[in-house]
Amino acid sequence: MQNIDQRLTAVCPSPRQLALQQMEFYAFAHFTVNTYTGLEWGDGTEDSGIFNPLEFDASQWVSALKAAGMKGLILTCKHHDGFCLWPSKYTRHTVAASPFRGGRGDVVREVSGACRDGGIKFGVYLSPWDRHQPCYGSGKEYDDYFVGQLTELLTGYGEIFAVWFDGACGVGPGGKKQAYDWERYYETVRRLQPGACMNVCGPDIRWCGNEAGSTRESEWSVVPRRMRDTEKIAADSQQADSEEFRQREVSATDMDLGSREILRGETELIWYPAEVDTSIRPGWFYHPEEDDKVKGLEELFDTYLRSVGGNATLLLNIPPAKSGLFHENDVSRLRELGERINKAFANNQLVEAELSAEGAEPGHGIDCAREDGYGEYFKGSGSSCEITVRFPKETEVSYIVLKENITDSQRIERFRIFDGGRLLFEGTVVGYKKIVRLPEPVRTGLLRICIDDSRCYPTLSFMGVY
Ligand code: FUL
Repeated sequence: MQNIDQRLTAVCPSPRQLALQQMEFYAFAHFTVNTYTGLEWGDGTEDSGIFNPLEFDASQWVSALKAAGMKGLILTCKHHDGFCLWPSKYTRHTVAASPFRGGRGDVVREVSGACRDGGIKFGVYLSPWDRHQPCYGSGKEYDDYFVGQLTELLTGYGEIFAVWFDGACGVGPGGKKQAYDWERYYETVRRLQPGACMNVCGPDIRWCGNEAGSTRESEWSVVPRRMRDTEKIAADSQQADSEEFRQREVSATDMDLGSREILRGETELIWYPAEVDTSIRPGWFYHPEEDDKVKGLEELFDTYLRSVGGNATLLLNIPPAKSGLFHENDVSRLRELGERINKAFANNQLVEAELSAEGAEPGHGIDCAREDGYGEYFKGSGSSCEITVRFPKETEVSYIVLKENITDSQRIERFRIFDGGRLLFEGTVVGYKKIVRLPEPVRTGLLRICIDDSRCYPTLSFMGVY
């Protein structure tokens, strides 16, 4: 019989999950009639005529996202109000009924094209909850409608990296609730875009459980299968348009989803990595009164370190303004953030250092962790090991980056970092990527990284010291 560690490490990412995890940081753009009404949740009675982004230019969005180092963009093609940013043939409530480009415009076409031209990936958000569509809540008729729209998006706009299925609310006119045919939606996505991940109410990428940018100390990618139960995800999602909900953090009971202790009694396990979704402003949609509430540089950088550097991906929302452009305050914050990230990780001090490891598997020595990639990687021979980094001269250290070879699952449970004999940091999960930010920069000639516990054996595909 397999022991627990063998059972846990038998769970590995699919190629599509791995590809999304490697993107690390990508954008959300919330754009619809709400941009013009000032609401966060439209009720579906909005006049299509109010959607009129006179200066719309998707290449401005893409340049701003690239300056921050983002690798993709997910667009709200249809939010809960039901208005479609592309001329769907299934409803009249679309851009075709708006003054945008004289009724001949297609926001999805222009945004997906700009992403392709700019070399970033494109993804779609399609709200299952639709407050405009009269057949919402009718069962198969609405499923047909939804699958029809999904098919338009997945066949007309090139390669899609993510399909974001929101768990919010779901009650239609007169309290009618749609029992979504998730299996049919999933089958449609797999058939039409096999490389796309389905996020949140989907089997590939797990919602981190809050919208405030709060993260878990230990974010595991191997979790119980029941975590992807769409009813539970929907129950935890936003039930009413609420500022309080947007600021709520992960609850204490949901903090540990995947330690050995938690998984011991679980029979079905899945690879279900976390995504942290949050907005650069208090709201998901643009409101002029929030122009001076764009999150500060240090707050965003901190969110980046905790999410991308905490074994999760970061999905940061930037809401386009009424003009159809990102506001200059958001654009400059994105540029600053990109510069902050680049500067922090510009010089890997490890290049000059000498590495040694006790407890390495032959052929997988610690020098294999110098190059970022899964081709060559460090592998320990037992569940613990000790790595020593000797710098040619005293070096100032602020960040230590560790990455596991997650193609061979997630293994490290506990590690410590010492400067000679002094403990600098104690951590748990490494996973896809761990960025250790030291409380303050340390000058040292020697670092010791002790992997104290791992599932069977640890791997490191990369190590960096900055
Ligand atoms: C929530 C929605 O209700 C919000 O409006 C927003 O789209 C957010 C990303 O997901 O569930």
